[in-house]
Amino acid sequence: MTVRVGVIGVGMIGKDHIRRLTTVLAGSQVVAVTDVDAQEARRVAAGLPGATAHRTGQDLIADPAVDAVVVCSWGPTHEEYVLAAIAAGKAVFCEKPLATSEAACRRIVQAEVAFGRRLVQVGYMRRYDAPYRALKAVVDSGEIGTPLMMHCTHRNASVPGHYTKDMAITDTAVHEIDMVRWMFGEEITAATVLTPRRSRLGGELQDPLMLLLEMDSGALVDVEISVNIRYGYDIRGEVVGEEGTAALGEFSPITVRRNGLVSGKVPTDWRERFLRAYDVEFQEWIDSVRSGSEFGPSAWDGYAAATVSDAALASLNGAGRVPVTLCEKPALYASSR
Ligand code: NAD
Ligand code: ISE
Repeated sequence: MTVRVGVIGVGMIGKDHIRRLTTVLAGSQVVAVTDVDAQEARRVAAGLPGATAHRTGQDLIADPAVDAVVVCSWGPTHEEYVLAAIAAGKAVFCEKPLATSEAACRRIVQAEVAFGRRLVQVGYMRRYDAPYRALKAVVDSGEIGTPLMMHCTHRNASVPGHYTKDMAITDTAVHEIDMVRWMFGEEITAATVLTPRRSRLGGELQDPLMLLLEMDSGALVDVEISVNIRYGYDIRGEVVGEEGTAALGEFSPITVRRNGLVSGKVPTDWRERFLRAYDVEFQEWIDSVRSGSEFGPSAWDGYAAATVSDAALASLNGAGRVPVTLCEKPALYASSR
C-alpha cells in the first residue's frame, strides 16, 4: 500500500519533507498540499504529478484521497490541524512543537485518548539521529556509570525575521527538552532560564540564553541556546557519568590539515546536520502508517515538552526557578518517552 500524504505548510521544512517523501523514501506519495500562501502551494503542487493544492488545511484533511497528514505550518497553527486530523481518524505527523502551550497539547492528548488509538507523531527527530542514538546506547549500557549531568549546546547561524523571543524556548530549546526526557528516560521537574549579556547580532531577542533543567533523579542539564552565532549550525551534547563521559562527535565528514592548521566543515543549518535523521524518522513513520504499528514520539511527549517549555517561558519572563508538574499519564501512552 502506498500512503497518500497531504502536507500543510510548504515553507522550509515542508518542502524538505516533500522532497524526501517524493524522491528519497519508499511507500508514500504526496497527493495534496496547502499553505496560507496559496500561490506557493499551487507552485509546489505543480511540481508533484497528480497533486492537488487545497485552499485550506481543513479541506486537505477532509480530502478522501489523503490517507495521512503532515503538518509543517507555524507552531501556533498546529493544534487546529492535529485536532482536525484526529477527528477525521487520520494519522498525523506534526512538526515540533506539537503546539505552543501546555493547554493546547493537553487538548490534543484528550482528543486522541477519546479516539482510543494513537494517530499522532511529533517531529522530534533527534531520537532518530545516529550520533544521539549512539550516545543513548552508551548511557543505557552503564559504561560511564550513573548519569549525573548533561551539557548541551544548540547554536543556529541565524533565524528568520518572524522568530520571536519566546521561540528560543518553544521552537529551539524544545528539541533538547524532548531529547533529555528520552536520553535519561525520566521527566523534567523544574526549569530555570538565565540571561547572559546579549549579543548585538540578536537584535531585540534575548540571545543567547541558558536553560537549566532538573531531572526527576536529580541529574542536571544545561542548554546554551544561541540563534545568531553566524559561523554555522552547531549541536553538541555531553553526558557526564559517575565513571566517565560520553559526547556527540564533531559532525564534519572530513578534516583538512593544511599550513599548520586543522579544519572541518560546520553544517549550515538543521537540514544538513539532521538530513539522515529526518529520513529515518519519516521512513519509520510511513512504515507505521502502512502496518498500523506504534508510532514514534507521541502526543504525550509533545505535551510533556510543552509543559516544560511553558515553565521555561515563565522563567525567562522573570519567575526564577519554575517547577514542572505533569497531569496523570493516560494508559494509551504507557510506552511513551
Ligand atoms: P516556514 O516559515 O519556512 O514555513 C511555514 C509555512 O507554513 C509557510 O509557508 C507559511 O505560509 C505556512 N503557514 C503558516 N500558517 C499556516 C496555516 N495556518 N495554514 C497553512 N499554512 C500555514 O517555517 P519552517 O521553518 O518550515 O517551520 C515550520 C514548522 O516546522 C515549525 O513548527 C518549526 O518549528 C518546524 N521545524 C522543525 C524543524 C526540525 O528540526 N524538526 C526544523 C525547522 C522547522
Ligand atoms: C527550527 O524550527 C528547528 O526546529 C531547528 O532544528 C532548530 O535548530 C531551530 O532553532 C528552530 O528554529
